[in-house]
Amino acid sequence: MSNLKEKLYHKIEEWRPRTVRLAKDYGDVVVDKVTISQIIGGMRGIKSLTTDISYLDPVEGIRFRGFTIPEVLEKLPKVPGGEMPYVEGFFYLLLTGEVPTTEEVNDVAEEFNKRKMVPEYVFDVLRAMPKDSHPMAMFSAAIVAMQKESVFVQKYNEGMSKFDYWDPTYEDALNLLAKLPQIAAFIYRHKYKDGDIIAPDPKLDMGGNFAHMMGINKPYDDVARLYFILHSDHESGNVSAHTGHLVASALSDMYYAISAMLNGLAGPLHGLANQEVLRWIQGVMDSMGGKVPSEEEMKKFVWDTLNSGQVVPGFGHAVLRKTDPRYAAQRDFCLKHLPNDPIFEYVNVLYNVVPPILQQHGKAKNPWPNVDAQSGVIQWHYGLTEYDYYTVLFGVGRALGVCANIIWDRGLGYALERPKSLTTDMLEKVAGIQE
Ligand code: CMX
Repeated sequence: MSNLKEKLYHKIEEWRPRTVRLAKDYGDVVVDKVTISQIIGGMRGIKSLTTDISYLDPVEGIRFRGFTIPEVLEKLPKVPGGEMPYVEGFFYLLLTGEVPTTEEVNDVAEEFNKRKMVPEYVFDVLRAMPKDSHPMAMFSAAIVAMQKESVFVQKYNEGMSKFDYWDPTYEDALNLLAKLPQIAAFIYRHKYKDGDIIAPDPKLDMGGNFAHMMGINKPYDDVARLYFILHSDHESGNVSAHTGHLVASALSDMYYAISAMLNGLAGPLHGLANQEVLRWIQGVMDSMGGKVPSEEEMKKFVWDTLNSGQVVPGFGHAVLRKTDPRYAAQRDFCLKHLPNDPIFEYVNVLYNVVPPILQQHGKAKNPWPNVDAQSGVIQWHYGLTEYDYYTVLFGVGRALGVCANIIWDRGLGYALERPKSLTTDMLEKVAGIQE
């Protein structure tokens, strides 16, 4: 058993009695009430999920295992010669709640390295898809194509105690995560670079190897590490994390769950917003002939978007009520590495202009920028201008968090998810509209 798996085993064994006790001895304690507007409004804010991997405070933003983003970036072991931590070390933190030593990070990197060979049939599946398929559809298809590799399915079919479910789930998670950078880079080079594929370099860490296979020079390796870490988890209720958890709750294996997670991420109200931001900014740039608009000019573009019934991409959030710290972390990177980038200047003008307009517009509960408002700027700067690819980067990151969650779901024996539906008639009766 690897060191990480051994540690996880003990953590799960220690934690499980807490969950069992809550369900058994305190199962009837009321946590929340549910209103009709929450039922009609997408279950917004109903406290009905449990996770210990991350917590999203509406004002402070995300904490991963209790650590803020600046703390994560500061405390985790860094890749030599780079500014950013190892993604492998971050995954260790998500799984165990502990900051790893360099040796522990190296162990995880070695685990990934052993498992990273992508079966050739995955590339055949991708080559067989129409060239104009969306990269997210390709990413999802590649992952579900590997479902037959699931160790969980094999062990389940052999007969396994439910206390052991987490073990083959862990195996599936590591086998899958180790392959994602190469699959993602393959999709990029196949679709946009005439199939000129770059082979992985076994000496590199996950972020470094991804940058290498994308064919983009330093400091893009640090960009990749930062992206994967920032996008990894945002507690359990967002569409991608919740989809992964929901599908896995039926004991569907990790390949089904992560493929489904990506399908949820691919919506324009969720992960696709990073592509939408760039598309929107490009529209503004085209109509300005490339010149950075003044704040007055930008205000007009924003109002035109709102008045045509569209959302301003990259702004607003279902939970957050302040500027997203993931936006702030990327902004810090831009200020250091690309302060004079024209798109960064656009995004800065938007930062000044959009929140007061959304407040005046009076609908969005959160007028501040989210993670997606800044993501595309950095990618564009380093030559990744094919913006319909951006959500794939989000997907590689989000898989880290969702895999960690699903392993723990199985470890703690979380149940099949099954909320209850009511009819409109029933709701009207509850509202007192009908007898
Ligand atoms: N521009 C215009 N209108 C907005 C808005 C924005 N950026 N954000 C919210 N609104 C509107 C909503 O569409 C909604 O209008 P209706 O009442 O007509 O339906 C109203 O304000 C209230 O919405 P809310 O409660 O503030 O926000 P929701 O929880 O319903 O939705 C989100 C959250 C992110 C989908 C929404 O803010 C949005 O559409 N933002 C733009 C798309 C985006 O950036 N998505 C990425 C989010 C981060 C991620 O998941 O990747």
